[in-house]
Amino acid sequence: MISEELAGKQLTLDFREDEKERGITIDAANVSMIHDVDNVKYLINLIDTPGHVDFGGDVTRAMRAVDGTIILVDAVEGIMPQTETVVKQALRERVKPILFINKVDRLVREVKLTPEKIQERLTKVITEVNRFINNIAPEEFKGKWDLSVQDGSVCFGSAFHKWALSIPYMQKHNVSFKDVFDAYAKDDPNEMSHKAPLHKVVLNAVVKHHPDPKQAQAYRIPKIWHGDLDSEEGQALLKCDPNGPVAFIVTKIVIDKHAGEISAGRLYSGTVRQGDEVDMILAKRKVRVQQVNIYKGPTRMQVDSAVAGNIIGLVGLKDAYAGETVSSKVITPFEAIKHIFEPVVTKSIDAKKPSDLPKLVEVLKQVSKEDPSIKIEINQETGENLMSGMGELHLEVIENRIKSEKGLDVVTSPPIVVYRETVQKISPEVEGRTPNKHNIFFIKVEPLDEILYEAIRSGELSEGGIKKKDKTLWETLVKLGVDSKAARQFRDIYKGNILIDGTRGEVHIGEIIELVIEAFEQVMNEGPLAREPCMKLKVTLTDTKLHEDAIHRGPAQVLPAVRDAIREAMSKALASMFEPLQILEIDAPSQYLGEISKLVGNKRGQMLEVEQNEAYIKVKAKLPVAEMFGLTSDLRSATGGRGSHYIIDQVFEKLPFELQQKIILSIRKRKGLTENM
Ligand SMILES: Nc1nc2c(ncn2[C@@H]2O[C@H](COP(=O)(O)OP(=O)(O)OP(=O)(O)O)[C@@H](O)[C@H]2O)c(=O)[nH]1
Ligand SMILES: [Mg+2]
Repeated sequence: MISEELAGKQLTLDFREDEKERGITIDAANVSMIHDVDNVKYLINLIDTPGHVDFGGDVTRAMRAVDGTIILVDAVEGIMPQTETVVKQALRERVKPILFINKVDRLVREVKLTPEKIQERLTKVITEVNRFINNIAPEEFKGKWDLSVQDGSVCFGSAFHKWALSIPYMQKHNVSFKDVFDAYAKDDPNEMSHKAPLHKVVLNAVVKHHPDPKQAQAYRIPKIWHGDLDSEEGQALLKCDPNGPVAFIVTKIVIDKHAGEISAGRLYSGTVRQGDEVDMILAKRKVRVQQVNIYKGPTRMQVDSAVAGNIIGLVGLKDAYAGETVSSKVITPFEAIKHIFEPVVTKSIDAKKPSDLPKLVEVLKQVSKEDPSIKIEINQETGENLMSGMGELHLEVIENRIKSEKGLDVVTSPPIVVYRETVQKISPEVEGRTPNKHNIFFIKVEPLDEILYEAIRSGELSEGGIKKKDKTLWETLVKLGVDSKAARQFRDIYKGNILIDGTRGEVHIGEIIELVIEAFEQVMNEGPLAREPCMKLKVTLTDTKLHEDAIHRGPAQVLPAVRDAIREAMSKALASMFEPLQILEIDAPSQYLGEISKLVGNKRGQMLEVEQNEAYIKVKAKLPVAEMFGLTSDLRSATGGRGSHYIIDQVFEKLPFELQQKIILSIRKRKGLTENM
């Protein structure tokens, strides 16, 4: 469709105004194209994803749609912290990498390396990428997904001058490194783009080394779909069968001026046709597909139908969210798409004109739909609207889009940190009585085992309500050291917290457990100390005394009783505040080590590691998010503009004792809560 033009034009996929202005990719963009290898035509669905960590949520979602990825590494700068983050995202979804080492023109012209030195440099990058892949690859792929120059799974070249090389291509077309040097010596890089056009070399590697959807789904489906693999839909998914039931996952919502909401995503099985009636599984709704689209970057092409294995855009999935499963029958939904980092930077947002308030609510809903990494909290009581994102840049971009694209004048507060509430010891059993005094719930709260918490964080334990006989979950829990009887008592996994039903022989439990789960989730969203979200809690319903008659144990009775009991149990278990911290890599010339260490110290941070190579240092440091605002400019002035920082990881740790009370009071004040809890 557009392979030749696309390869030539810059920024075909960075088509939004702010992307052009800032010179970065913000939104993942799709394009489908045909590529010809030895007179066989291959259809390739490509997604261009952003590199900046603030927009990493889009990368995670894109990984659900593709089967293979091209890791891009800058030949001059080498592997960056973001490289590791995106590779991690890909491997977690069993997406197979190949490698493209870019900007080789700079090695030749600016750094002026000899051919041998260039080779050395490339080898070093490849070795590092391989080491990293093998460290984190799923068990069954360790050693099997190694990248090598020999087989062409590694290509290198210059996107700027539109050429690339790989060993298979060099052998077949008789091109060598000498041609590169000759071309640049003559100052005619165009020559290389004719001899070895980038799109041809790279897409050849894609065809050869990335799996086709049939191969990929055979090993990906058991990881991303937890239904019965022997069922009709299970078999169709494993085989990517165009004749099976429709199974589509939405990975991105795009609001289009003409078509309205378009749900872009991957069709894993079946054939979807315009006019089909389909089920939105999570929303529990039937809708009609109004349009089937394939993507060409900024433009779309309407088609009558599309078959399994493709990335397409559907119109008509009313109010869909990224992560929704769409099918022609009611099937188990795909596993939730979970991002590596949580949004930790929050601002309150208000309409400049009070009369715009209804529009603000509408726009915020739209924003969180288009970018699920943005969390919106609209509090009717306090009137405080909070918008959380992955970083300051992320929020800045969204705020600008609200103003320019949605035409709404808004004001935002300085960044607010969202803390977590948790407990430090096991509570006694606490009684929660319903307002009518007819029912009692006995609740116990304690810190969640580190192993289980980490398993939730890594996605090994999926969040969400738990089905009745969820054998896969039981097996995972047993593997994590939970005994098999206890595993059967897990009722809910929510935002890093777990609800256990420890009651025995309670005949009415099935009638009230949904309400207990609802109350549990409410408290996990708003803890007792400052109504901040909770983390790392194990909440157990140990016993109940229930009224015989269901009429006396409705939501108005059960919800407050369970909520109060959980909150009281938390207070008795030494409830305390945790704060978000980020582990950063700071890169700068060596002479600034002193300044950097001072900066980290001043921000309540901790130096973890210093690595020195040649004239540069790489510092690993841990800093509280609360102290990080303005870090970019502070670092700039501390290093004469030569330092940069990247996020590597995000953790929560206990807020220092002397700050606990102060922070709790200031949050309560901001939220308009009474000072005493
Ligand atoms: N010298 C040289 N510069 C390049 C080459 N490829 C890209 N650049 C420059 O590098 C900068 C970033 O290029 P982009 O294509 O936006 O990079 P990207 O990886 O898509 O960036 P994000 O999507 O924002 O993460 C631009 O200024 C490009 O002109 C290359 O092969 N050689
Ligand atoms: Mg880009």
